[in-house]
Amino acid sequence: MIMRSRFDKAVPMIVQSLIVFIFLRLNSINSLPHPLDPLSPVEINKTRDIVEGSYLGAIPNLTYHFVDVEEPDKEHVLEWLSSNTKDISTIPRQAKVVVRAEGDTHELVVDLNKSSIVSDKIYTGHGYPPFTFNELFQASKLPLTYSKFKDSITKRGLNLSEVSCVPFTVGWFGEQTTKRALKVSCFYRGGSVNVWARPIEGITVLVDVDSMQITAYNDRYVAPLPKPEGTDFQSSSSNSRAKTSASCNVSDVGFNVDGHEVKWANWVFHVGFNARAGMIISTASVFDSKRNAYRRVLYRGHVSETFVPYMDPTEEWYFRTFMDAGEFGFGRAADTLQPRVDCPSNAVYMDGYMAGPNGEVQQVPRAICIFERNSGNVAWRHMEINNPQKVIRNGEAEISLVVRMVATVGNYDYVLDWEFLRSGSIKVGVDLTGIMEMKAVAYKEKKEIEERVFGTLVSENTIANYHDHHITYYLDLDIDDNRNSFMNAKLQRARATGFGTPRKSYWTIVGEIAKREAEGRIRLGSEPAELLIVNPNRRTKLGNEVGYRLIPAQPVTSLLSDDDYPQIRASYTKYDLWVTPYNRSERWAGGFYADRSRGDDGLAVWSQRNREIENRDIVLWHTIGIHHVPYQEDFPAMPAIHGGFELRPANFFESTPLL
Ligand SMILES: *[C@@H]1O[C@H](CO)[C@@H](O)[C@H](O)[C@H]1NC(C)=O
Ligand SMILES: *[C@@H]1O[C@H](CO)[C@@H](O)[C@H](O)[C@H]1NC(C)=O
Ligand SMILES: *[C@@H]1O[C@H](CO)[C@@H](O)[C@H](O)[C@H]1NC(C)=O
Ligand SMILES: *[C@@H]1O[C@H](CO)[C@@H](O)[C@H](O)[C@H]1NC(C)=O
Ligand SMILES: *[C@@H]1O[C@H](CO)[C@@H](O)[C@H](O)[C@H]1NC(C)=O
Ligand SMILES: *[C@@H]1O[C@H](CO)[C@@H](O)[C@H](O)[C@H]1NC(C)=O
Ligand SMILES: [Cu+2]
Repeated sequence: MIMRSRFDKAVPMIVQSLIVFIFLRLNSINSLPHPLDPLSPVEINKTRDIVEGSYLGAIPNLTYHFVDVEEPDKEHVLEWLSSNTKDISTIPRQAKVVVRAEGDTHELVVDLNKSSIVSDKIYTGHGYPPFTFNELFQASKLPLTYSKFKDSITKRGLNLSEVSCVPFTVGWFGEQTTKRALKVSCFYRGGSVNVWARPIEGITVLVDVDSMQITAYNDRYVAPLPKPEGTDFQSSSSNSRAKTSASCNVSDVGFNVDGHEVKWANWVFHVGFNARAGMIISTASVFDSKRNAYRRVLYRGHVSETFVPYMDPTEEWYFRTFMDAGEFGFGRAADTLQPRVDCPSNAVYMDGYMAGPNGEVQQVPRAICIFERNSGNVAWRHMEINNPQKVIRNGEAEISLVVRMVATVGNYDYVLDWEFLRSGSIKVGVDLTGIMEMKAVAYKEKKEIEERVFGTLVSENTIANYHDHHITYYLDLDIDDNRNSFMNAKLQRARATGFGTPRKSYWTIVGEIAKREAEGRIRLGSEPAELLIVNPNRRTKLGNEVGYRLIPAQPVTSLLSDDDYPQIRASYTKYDLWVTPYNRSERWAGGFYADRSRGDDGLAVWSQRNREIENRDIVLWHTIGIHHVPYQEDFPAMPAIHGGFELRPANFFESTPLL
C-alpha cells in the first residue's frame, strides 16, 4: 500500500518543506522488496508445500511450531541498503522452519528460490519450540471430559458447562528428563465474562502434550469461589466505543508506507512481523540535512524475550514463571487492533501473517498500526527577554510517529510502541494492561488473613499475586556504520581544590570504553552514568565521536535467588543491560527453545565467552521491568502502567535536527 498526503497543520513550514523534499527524493526510487520483509502469505504457503513435498510430508501429524524468514547475512543486507539499484536478486530468499514429527524437533532451512530444504537438523538439546494453537486448545479442553475433574466440579457444587480452562507452561525444576507438558487451570464463568476473576482453586492438571493426555491430577483443597459481582470489565463506555469502529482515513497521514517501509519526517525504517517477536523494526535511518544524507541508527530492534515469574511457591502456582515470547510468541498473541481505542483515527494498519499448526498461512488483520501523534507536548521552546526592546518567543509542538502492536498473552495485554521523533530520538514503550492472575482464598477481608498469602486482597476471596514483568529488547544499533563501541560514562564527584573559589565539589564524567562482554553487563541504578554507543571512527566537525545514548527504563533486576530454577532459565534478568558482539544466531535472550529450557542457551551463556566488543558490530540488550505489586484499582481490569526507554542522539548531529 502507498499512502501520502497533506501534512499536519501543526508542523511548521520549514519542516514541511523538508518532508516534501524527502518524499520527492524517496518517491523517485521504485518500491522494491526489502531483504528483511517477513514471509508473505504466498511464501508461507510455498514453504509448507516444499516441506510437505519432502520426506517429512509422509510422516503423519507433522506440526509447524515456527516459520519465519531466515535472516539473510547482515553484510548482504547492508550492501543492498547502500546500493543505488536496490537489487534483491542476489540475496537468497529462505525460511527458517521448526516442525515436529514423531517426537522429533526438526530445524529446517527452506530455500524458496530453489524450492527445496537446504538444511535439516534434528534438535537434541534441552527445551522445546512454542506450542501450536491446536495443542493449547486441545489441552484446555481435556479436563472437561476427565472423570476426576468432573467429580471435583460436582464436589464444589458447580456446573461443568460454566467452566473454562486455560493451559499454562510448566517451566523446568531440575528434572533430568522432560516432556512437552502443560498445566491446565480452570475458572468459573457463571455470571461473569472475567474468567480470571473466578479461579477454581486447589486443582492441578498435568497434560502430556505429545500424547495429549492428562498424566497427573491432584485436587488438593477447596477454596470458596469469588463472587461474579463487580468482575465485569465491559464498561458501558467501552461498549459504545467498540461500536463506533471507524474505517481508517488515510488522507490525513503525513507519512508514507510502501510495502513494509515507512518514511516520515526525517526517518525511514522497515516494519516486520513474526510469530515470536511480533513487531520488528529494521534498518532505521535518520536524515541529516547538514550532510544531506540518511544515516544509519538501528539495524534491528524487537522484543527478544519476556519473563513473568509469579511469587507464589505453592503447589498450584510455583511453576507460573512464563517466558511468553519463547513459549507462546508475542506475534502469535498479536490481537487485531480496534480503531479509536487501540490506535487513533488517523492510524494506518498493517496485517500480520504467520503459519498455523499445519503450516498454512494465518492472518492477523490490523496487527500493527502506524500513526502520527501530536502529543500536546513541547518539542522545544524559548522566551528571550535580554534583547533590547523585544521579547522573542519561539518553539514547536512535538509531533512523532508511533508504530504499535498489542500482544494479548492470556490475561495480560502488552501495548508495544516504537516512537520516532524528529529530534532523532527513538522511544520504546510498553503499556501493561489486562486482567491480573488471581487466586481464590477463604478470606473476605484483610483482618481475616491467617495463612501466608502472596499478593494483595483485591476483592472478596481474591488475591492478585505478586509477580514481575521483564521485557527484554534486542537492539542492534549501528551508529553510522557497524563498528561501534559501548561506553558506561560515570558521573563522579570531584573535590574542588586549587581553584581559589569557595566551592568544595563538582561532578565530572569518567568514561571508559567497554573492551569485553564482562564490561558490558550493567546493573543500573546504583550510580549515575551516561550509557553511550559510539562510533569511534566517525566524528562531528568539532571532533566528538558520534553516538547515541540509552536513557534506560526504570531498573528492575530479578529478585529471585540465583539457584532458583526459573532464575537459572532467565539468568539474563540479573542485569538490566548487556552488550554482545553481533552474531546472527544470537537473538533470543532466553534461548531459542524456551519451553522447559534449562538456561544452557541464551544471553547469559553467550556473554560468558567474554568476547571483544570494542570497535565491533555490537548489540545492546535492555530490559523494561516491572515488579508488579497489585492494588485494588487493578481489579477487575488494570489501568495501563507504562515502562520505556529512549535512544537519543549524543553528538550524532552537528546541532539539533529540530531547527
Ligand atoms: C494458502 O493455502 C491455503 C490452503 O491451500 C489456501 O486456502 C489459501 O488461499 C492460500 N493462501 C495464499 C495467499 O496463497
Ligand atoms: C495423528 O493424529 C490423529 C488425530 O489426532 C491421531 O488419531 C493419530 O493417532 C495420530 N497419529 C500419530 C502417528 O501420532
Ligand atoms: C528469489 O525469489 C524472489 C521472489 O521470487 C526473487 O525476487 C529473487 O530475485 C530470487 N533470488 C534469487 C537469489 O534467485
Ligand atoms: C447450575 O445450573 C443450574 C441450571 O441452569 C442452575 O439452576 C444452578 O444455579 C447452577 N449452579 C451454579 C452453582 O451455578
Ligand atoms: C477523511 O478526512 C477528510 C478530511 O478531513 C474528510 O473530508 C473525509 O470525509 C474523511 N473520510 C472518511 C472516510 O472519514
Ligand atoms: C554465534 O553464536 C552461536 C550461538 O551462541 C555460536 O555457536 C557460534 O560459535 C557463534 N559464532 C561466532 C562466530 O562467534
Ligand atoms: Cu502484572
